[in-house]
Amino acid sequence: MNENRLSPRHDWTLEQARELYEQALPELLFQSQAIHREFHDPCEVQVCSLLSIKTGGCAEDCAYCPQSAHYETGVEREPLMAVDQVLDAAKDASENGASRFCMGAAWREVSDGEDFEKVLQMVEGVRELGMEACCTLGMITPQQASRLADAGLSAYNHNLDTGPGFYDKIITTRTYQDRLETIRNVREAGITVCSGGIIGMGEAIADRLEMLCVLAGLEPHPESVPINALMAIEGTPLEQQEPIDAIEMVRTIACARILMPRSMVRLSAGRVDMTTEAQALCFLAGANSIFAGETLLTAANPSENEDEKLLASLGMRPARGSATPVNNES
Ligand code: SAM
Ligand code: DTB
Ligand code: SF4
Repeated sequence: MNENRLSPRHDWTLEQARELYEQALPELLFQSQAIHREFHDPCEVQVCSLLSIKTGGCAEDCAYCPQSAHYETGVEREPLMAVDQVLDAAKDASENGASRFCMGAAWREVSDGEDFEKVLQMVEGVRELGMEACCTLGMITPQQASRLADAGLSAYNHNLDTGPGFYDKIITTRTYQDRLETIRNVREAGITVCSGGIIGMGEAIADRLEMLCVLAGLEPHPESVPINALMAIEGTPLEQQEPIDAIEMVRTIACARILMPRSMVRLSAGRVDMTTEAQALCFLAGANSIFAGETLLTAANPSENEDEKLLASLGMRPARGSATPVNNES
């Protein structure tokens, strides 16, 4: 394979991404698999555990989100969990084979004060258990990012969610630029970046590909790229959205793999509605990370048992220890 094709590129155009996406599936998968194998063990999957440390009542109006205070979804607003409770959950996750523990809070942004101090203690505690620690807390300032880095945070998740042209049909309470700024703050603090989005919200293929081009334009590429299939939640404006076609999910993952060769591509929300065959195709396309555990933040996910069976039937195995590339482009 020629060197050029393997070195990270930041100048992907929509047309180039579209050419990839629209190829015959065997061609697209051949290409994404070849790239995948250059940088990753094709039989290994990073297993991440996810916990909602602060649920519901969020001030943002993200049209997909069951935790937004703007919609009646039946998700109750809860205060931030106690540090001990979170660390107990992390210990359980580690014993169940998870190598990364992600803590999510339904906040628009982080406020300095008691709650943030507690989150810092949670991060320290998770790191002491020998796991990667990830947080997703909404927007953060450079100072907050640097305190999270000092606490040992491995990664910060902040998604672009969709392409810039479709974004304001989904969220009006913060801008695309706000998101890019948080991602920059995370990067500058030396924390690895986890950023991806959702497909199946009614966007055009071009919107998905534009999102991937923006992500691939970040230097370095995000170390993790979660690709979520919309879970249409009752009470949200997207409740009537048709489920995304599995092959479109596979194509999107293959493109993410080709555009960002070294990144972990995470097959995220929506697995509970996918067949094992569709999930297998996503792994073949280049996905190499999943969230394990019956609940994502508030929505359903396959049980640990089902996932063990899935990986065993494919002859695949959970990655042990840290799987995330430390410098994504060296
Ligand atoms: N409040 C923080 C934020 O928005 O950055 C962190 C939590 S938020 C729930 C994390 C991500 O979950 C969102 O950016 C979105 O991509 C994803 N997500 C939320 N609801 C979803 C749904 N119904 N289907 C698929 N993905 C969803
Ligand atoms: C991401 O991209 N997906 C995860 C994680 N990052 C935080 C969250 C999915 C949430 C699905 C809806 C819910 O559970 O409430
Ligand atoms: Fe709040 Fe995050 Fe949900 Fe948006 S996605 S409403 S910011 S919890």
